[in-house]
Amino acid sequence: MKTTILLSLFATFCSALVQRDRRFPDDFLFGTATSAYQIEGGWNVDDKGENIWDRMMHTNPDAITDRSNGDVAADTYNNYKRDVEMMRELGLDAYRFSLSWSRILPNGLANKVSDAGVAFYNNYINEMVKYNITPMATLYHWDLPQKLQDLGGFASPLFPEWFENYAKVAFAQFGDRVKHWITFNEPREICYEGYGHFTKAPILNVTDVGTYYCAKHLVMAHAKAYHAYNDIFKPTQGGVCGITISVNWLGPLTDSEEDFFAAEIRRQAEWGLYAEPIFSEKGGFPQELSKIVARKSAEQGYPTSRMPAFTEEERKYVRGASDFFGVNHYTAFLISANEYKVNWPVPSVFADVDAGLTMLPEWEKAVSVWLRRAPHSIYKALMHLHKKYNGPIFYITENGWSQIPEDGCEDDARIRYYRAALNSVLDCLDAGVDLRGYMAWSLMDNLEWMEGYTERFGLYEVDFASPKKTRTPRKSAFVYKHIISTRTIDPDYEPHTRTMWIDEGH
Ligand code: GBH
Repeated sequence: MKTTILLSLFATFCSALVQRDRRFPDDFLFGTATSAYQIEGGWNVDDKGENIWDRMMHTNPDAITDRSNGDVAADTYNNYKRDVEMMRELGLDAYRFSLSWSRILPNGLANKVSDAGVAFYNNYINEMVKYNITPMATLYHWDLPQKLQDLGGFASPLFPEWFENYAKVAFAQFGDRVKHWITFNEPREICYEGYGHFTKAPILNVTDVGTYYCAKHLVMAHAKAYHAYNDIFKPTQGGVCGITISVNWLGPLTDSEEDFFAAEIRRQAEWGLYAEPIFSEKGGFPQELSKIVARKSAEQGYPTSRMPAFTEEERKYVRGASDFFGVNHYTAFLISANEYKVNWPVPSVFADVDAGLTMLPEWEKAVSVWLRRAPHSIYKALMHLHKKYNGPIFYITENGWSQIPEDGCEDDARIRYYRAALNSVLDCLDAGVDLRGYMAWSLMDNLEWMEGYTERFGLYEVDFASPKKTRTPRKSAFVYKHIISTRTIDPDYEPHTRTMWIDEGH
């Protein structure tokens, strides 16, 4: 009995030692992430144009859990210096934020560039650069100019041209300081949730073709922006341009062949649609899923497949068009060929996939219904991508945990989540995955889309009722700061203070 206790104590001691021994490389970029609509506010200042979230939240407030909107949000438009101060408090190497298309181009098209919009981002970026914080800019985090939506948005074959022109303006204005570019945040959420379903603006819910049309045009738009950067800007600016795709781990529920196949098809539908054309050797949409959709489309009386094809020329143009693979990762699901199925509308992407999904009860739950702390999920997802796509450069561009506002600043569940996630990151590094950085979602509480302000992801709490949108560090902020400065994860570190300070010399 005694020996067992001693042995298990010894084992805990050793694993703590091993954990403490493992270091993140000095040049590994630790950061946090946010997006424009979720934090900025200033929705109609100066000549800013209306975007699809402004429109939806103003005209359809019932779609939002607390009937809130992003008109003011965390008011970063007026508080950007405080944001950068928080980055300095945390000792961040990098900060990922997004540019609001309609703030820079009020008309959506590139005929007129807003001086006020450009000035705002110049100030924000200059403040980061002044303190040695590497800016990582996302061109599109879901806030399409409303006018372009009226013209069809991502369903229009003209979309790639609109996006390329916007991207060129951003590269020209900010590329002397921004060396890390991300074209799109989460194509799946843009295309499936916005066009194929009703969980994001513009809630089109065109289930049969919405996701697939959007996927084709989004991928082409990404490639156009990438090539523009590569040909025109990279030679003098010397940065990198990639895309961020949400990749949760989707594994088979059982060892059966059926479940393995179901998981593969589900992965193809969730992120393969966007990753395969860019990162696979062959290019084009995922093969098995393409075949299924073509067959079902024919049975359903469509004259051609609901999933458009790439021409030979397009396939070559898109394949390899990315300097890195940005991964937003939060959780895991287990996929079953026969169980946990729901009645998807027919035809639709998930009726095409025809599989069920579940999570395990022992995985700790966050407040967001889709989010649980699933063991080793980062390692599983990244190893899968690493092998499948021949070892690309990765950045984890989002990873985080939600709680209810009432939980305040004592966020031990978030700390458990971040420590587990970062241990999984170290496992990836040990296994030879070329992972260059990690951005925690999020620097601070912000507008959680359809959930309004009811779900909080921040390392800093934001008091949305206060005039200044006061930001206060949570316990997790101190833990993250300690991990960044020591480059190790100390499982026993307990922060003593509630006051953040800025390290000299950062
Ligand atoms: C990210 O998406 C976003 O990039 C970011 O803006 C957001 O704030 C953050 O995560 C936290 O949510 O309601 O069950 O239909 C994460 C991926 C996938 C999360 C879809 C929400 C809705 C599922 N998202 N999901 S459900």
